[in-house]
Amino acid sequence: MWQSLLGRLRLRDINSGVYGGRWLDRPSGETIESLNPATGEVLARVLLGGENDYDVVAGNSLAAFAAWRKMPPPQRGEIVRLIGEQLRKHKDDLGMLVTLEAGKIRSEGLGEVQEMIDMCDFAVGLSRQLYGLTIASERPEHRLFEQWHPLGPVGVITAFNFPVAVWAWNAALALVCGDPVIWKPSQLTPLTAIAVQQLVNDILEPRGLAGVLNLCAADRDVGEQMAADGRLPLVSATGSTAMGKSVAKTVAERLGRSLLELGGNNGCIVTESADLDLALRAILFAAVGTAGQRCTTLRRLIVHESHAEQLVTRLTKAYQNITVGLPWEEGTLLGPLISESAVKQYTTAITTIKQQGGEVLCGGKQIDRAGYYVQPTIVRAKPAMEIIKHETFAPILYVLTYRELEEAIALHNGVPQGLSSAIFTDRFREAEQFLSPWGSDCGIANVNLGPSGAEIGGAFGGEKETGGGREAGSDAWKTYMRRQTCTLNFGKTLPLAQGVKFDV
Ligand code: UN1
Repeated sequence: MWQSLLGRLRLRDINSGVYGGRWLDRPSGETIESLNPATGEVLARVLLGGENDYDVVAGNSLAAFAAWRKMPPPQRGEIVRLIGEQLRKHKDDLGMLVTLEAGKIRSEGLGEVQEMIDMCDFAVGLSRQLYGLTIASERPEHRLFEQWHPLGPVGVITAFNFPVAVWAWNAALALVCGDPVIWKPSQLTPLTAIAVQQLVNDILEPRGLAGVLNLCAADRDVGEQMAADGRLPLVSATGSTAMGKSVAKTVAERLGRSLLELGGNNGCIVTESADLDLALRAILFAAVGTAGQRCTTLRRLIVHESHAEQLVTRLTKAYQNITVGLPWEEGTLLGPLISESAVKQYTTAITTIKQQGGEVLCGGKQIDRAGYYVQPTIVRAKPAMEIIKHETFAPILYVLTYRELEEAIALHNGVPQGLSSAIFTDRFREAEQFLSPWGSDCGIANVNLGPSGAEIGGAFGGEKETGGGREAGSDAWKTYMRRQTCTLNFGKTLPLAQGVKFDV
């Protein structure tokens, strides 16, 4: 049924998952199956790369770097513009492939490709704005300035839940900054990565730029090899906190740079003055959207006690009206989880929740149908429950109540993660307090909208166990470049800084 789509995206029954300037015919890793999580059916097979294959790719990307860093940034931007155009042309097909392989509903699949396109547009503009400062020198006839240079090949490890957008966050910036990319996609979503690689090859290969963007679908061992590889000055990794800690440690060991975007455990405070209609809509999208598998998913709802009952009643009702179904069907709001093991994690979490004294208000069960479906779930929780400090990648929403805003903020910040946050309030003072230095401790803080669904352009990332990285906007490009501070003497004397004298 999907054969024509796969064909249009140049995917076959068996695909090489490794590209390093050319497709490697027989990479030496395992052969894996990419499954459609909505049905459990096999979409296609992918040959993973082994350690040797990775080595070839890394060597090639280093060679590509030598030429790419010489191209002026606005010309690199032109290449990124063409990649953006290419994605525009194939948005519909690629969006559908995201739906098929990651289980996202149609509009979210398309949204994901749009996020890639937006990222390309952003990077094109940036390619003429890689500004360095000129600084006032204390020495006469001296000029002091800084400039930004390309860094080298960037390793990009991405997760299944944004199988292509997060690559684009990194790749679009890396490219205009002058860095080649080696992409290690999630083993759960290798086909979207192969399709993207084919699309960008159409732009790169005819221009003699093959190897600027590379792919190495591989297992965890190769991920570790990347982290340890001194040829990659930067490794950008998105995924679990456990994975990020391991990558960070290995990269730090060789004093490399890592950019981490790890677990979230996002909260939303609904105050006494909140517009409940607005809050309700936002909560639904943030807690149930992408089947609760965004790192920005709303997991903890902290409601003023005056609204708790009403909001919970309305939410439970709304949850029962959520259309669960095949993600490509019109009207579906909740598609499958990514895998059987994700379902297991969900059911284990439900058991733990009950053991720890949580009350399941709605949902709580696996759905009996093909594919990996679970019911969207609301839990009345207590602050002391250990599980609310953990990120379970599923649509489980914990509801907590509070009386004073300080208490709500303390509850909100009382988890190890610090990605995204939100408050619903019509009071200026509450909003400002939430955004103040003693308010939300997250990398992202929103007022009167939910914690998920950020647009590109702003820096994306979070604090604490989220890893501290910032991607996709603002001055995140600086992570992909090396800064050089330069002093030029255009005089005939040699004044020393700090007034030091050293005359012979
Ligand atoms: C992620 O889940 O890894 O803000 C990224 C959002 C999306 C990105 C999520 N733009 O929800």
